[in-house]
Parts: sequence; C-alpha cells; structure tokens
Amino acid sequence: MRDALRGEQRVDPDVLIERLQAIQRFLSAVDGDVPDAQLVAAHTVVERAGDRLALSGRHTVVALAGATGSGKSSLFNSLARLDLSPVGVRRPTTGVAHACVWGPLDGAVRLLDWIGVLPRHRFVRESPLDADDESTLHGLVLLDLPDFDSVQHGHRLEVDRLLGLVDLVVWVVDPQKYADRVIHTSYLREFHRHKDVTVVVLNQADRLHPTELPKVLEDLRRLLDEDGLGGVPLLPTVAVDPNGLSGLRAELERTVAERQAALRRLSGDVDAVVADLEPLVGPEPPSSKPGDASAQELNRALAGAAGVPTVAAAVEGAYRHRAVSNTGWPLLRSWRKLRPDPLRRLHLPGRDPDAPADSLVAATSVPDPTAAQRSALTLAIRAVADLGAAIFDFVYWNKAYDFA
Ligand SMILES: Nc1nc2c(ncn2[C@@H]2O[C@H](COP(=O)(O)OP(=O)(O)OP(=O)(O)O)[C@@H](O)[C@H]2O)c(=O)[nH]1
Ligand SMILES: [Mg+2]
Repeated sequence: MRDALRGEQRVDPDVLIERLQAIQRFLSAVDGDVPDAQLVAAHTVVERAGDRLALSGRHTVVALAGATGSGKSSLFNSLARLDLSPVGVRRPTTGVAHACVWGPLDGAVRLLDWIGVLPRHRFVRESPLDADDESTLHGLVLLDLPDFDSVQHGHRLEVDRLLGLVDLVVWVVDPQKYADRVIHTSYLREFHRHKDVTVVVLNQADRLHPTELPKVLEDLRRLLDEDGLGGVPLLPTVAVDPNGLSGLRAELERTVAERQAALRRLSGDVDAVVADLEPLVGPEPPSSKPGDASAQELNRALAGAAGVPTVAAAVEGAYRHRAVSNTGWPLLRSWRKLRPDPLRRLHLPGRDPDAPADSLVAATSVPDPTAAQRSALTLAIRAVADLGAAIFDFVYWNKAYDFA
C-alpha cells in the first residue's frame, strides 16, 4: 500500500525543472506589479531548489528531528553504529547539527557546506570490515538535529533552517511527549505537503508495556491523520537496542535506493508555492489592483474597443494551443495538433517580434477600432500577452496538466 503510494508519486526531474522555470518566468513577469512580500516565499523556493538540484543527486539528506530527550542522538549513533553525537542526561544535549555520511565524504562536502554542518561535526560511515552491510545505505547523509522545543531559542532557529533544506525528515517522538501540541501544530502539520518525505518513529518503545504499544501507535496515527499526514510510515524504535531499529533502517535503505527524496521534497515545496500564488493567476487578471500598469491599460483599452475580448481570448487560446503543441507530452501534443489554432481562425498570425506595432490587430475579422484605440490596444495586448505567456507556462507546468 505504502510502496504503491510512493511509486505513484515519482517525480520526473525534467518536469520539476520545467515547473521551477515556469515559476521563475512568472515571478519576472509580475515583478513590480505584485508586492514583493507576496513573492518572497516563491523566490526562496526557486533559489533553494536550484541550489539543491545543482548539488549531489547521489545523496539523500535525512534529518532526525524531535523534542529534547526523544532519542535523536541515540538513534543517530545506533544507525551509524558509532558514538558520534553526545547523548546526555542534561537537556538539551545537542546544540548544533551533526552529520554522518555513508560512503566517501568527498562527494558530500559541497552539500554539507550548503546545509551548514561544521566540518568538525561531519563523520563518515565507511568501514571495509562491514562494507557489505553498510553499502545499502551508501549515499545517506544523516543529520542529528538540536531539539525543536528548546529552551534555547538558537536551537529552534537552527532546526527551522535545516528543516527547510533536507530531503526527508524522520520525526522522533517518545511515549511521554508524542501528543504534545507544539510537535503537531508547529511542525508536523506544516509538513502536510511533504507526506512522501516524512517518516515518524515512536522511540523508547521499550518503555511501554507490550499491550500499551499498539494503543499508543493507534493514538499517534489518529493525531497524524489530523495533521494531514495520513499514510506516512509510523514505526516503533528502541534506540538503545541494536535490534530495535530494523524497521527504520529498512525505510532509510528504501529511500536511499529510490533517490527520489530530494525531488519529492522540492516538488512539495513547489506545490506550496503554487498554492500561495494561485490567487494571482485566478479568474481575475493577476494584477488588477490600482497602480497596476498592464491591467489598468488593458482595462482602458478594452473599454474603448469592441472585439477585444475576442482577440484576447484567441491570444490566450493560441498561446495555450502552441505551448501544448510545442512542449506537451507526446500523446497530448499529437491530440492538440488535430485542433485548429484559435488565432489562425481569427486570421491573426500571432506574435512576430519583427512585425509592425499594429500588425496584431490588422486584417482581422473583428470590428475595426479607431487608430488611437488600435495602438493603445496593441500595446496593452502585448503586455498582457507576455504576462499571459508567463501565466500559461506557470499553469501548464504547475496545475496538474488540466488542459488535457
Ligand atoms: N529506554 C530507552 N532510552 C532511550 C532510548 N532512546 C534514547 N534513550 C535515552 O534517552 C535519553 C535522551 O537521549 P538523546 O539521544 O540524548 O535524546 P535527544 O533527542 O538527542 O535529546 P537532545 O539532544 O537534548 O535534543 C538518553 O538517556 C538515552 O539513553 C530508547 O529507545 N529507550
Ligand atoms: Mg541530541
């Protein structure tokens, strides 16, 4: 069931790149027309995704995140089979991220620089003695994070920063604090768009009576469903028992082998950005507020000339038609080419950069506007057509291909 779910959600890197580029074009097109504050998150995601994609695709960065004392460092050490990160009685113990790389460190150095793990907190898990055993985790970069519910404000800032960069998060909860409000409202719920790169472990399962464990797991599953995280892997672990994390280890081996976590993470980020930007590309023009140059000019032009909605709709239709014809999936493309191009139906040739300024509205079958109206219209349509092109790219690549 879980595998089937993951299998369906494979992310094609080429599509992800197209989606990101479309967002980037859209951001350039609306630059200056939409308040920067509305676009900051999108800019951040595009930049971060570009950085991550340019870095190693062979590595999967997994963070162990959770409340203080839940057992993150114990799990980290147990998975690495080495005492790398101090485990303590005094809380909180871990103040900065520690990293363990399975396989050669060389290829992961730039990635770790980008994530911001200090060189003295980087470790390598590559022992010729048990190479076979560890080879299934080659490519894993495991991070032990500070506590996110810390009394130390700096810890929380560091956790928030790192959670924005990693490919997959293993949330570590314990029987005492698994239902804490902070864990659910401030963190788990925020990851509802990243279900396929989320794993939850109930650590310290040995502290529960065997009859209690299924009940606690059931209660935790209910809370995760409420968080919008239905279906994420939920595994009991015992960090202090060498046999107590076979389920988690198997999940990590699967994740590393798939090499999909980074793409899925970025895809979830893009989904969130698209949801944020959606109001801007809704049925209203993307920038219809006072002070918005292209929308106001178009409104004025539209008020002065009959037939414009017909042309504008045709420009819109033609762009969509041509975008799909040129760039769509092969099947969709051939299907599209059977249909007439809306601009051609109106005897409009489309945008030609060398054409005279008013060529777009010349020789059409729509009613003739006056000369002044024509040039105002041409400029307005050009501005909107450019914006429209950016919007159609955005919609085409980011709205589930709903033109089919
Ligand atoms: N019985 C039991 N004890 C555990 C388990 N995991 C961790 N502990 C103990 O719990 C305490 C806290 O473990 P840590 O690994 O330091 O917890 P942490 O999440 O890294 O804590 P911070 O670094 O403060 O955020 C230690 O005393 C561990 O020995 C477990 O599965 N079972
Ligand atoms: Mg710790």
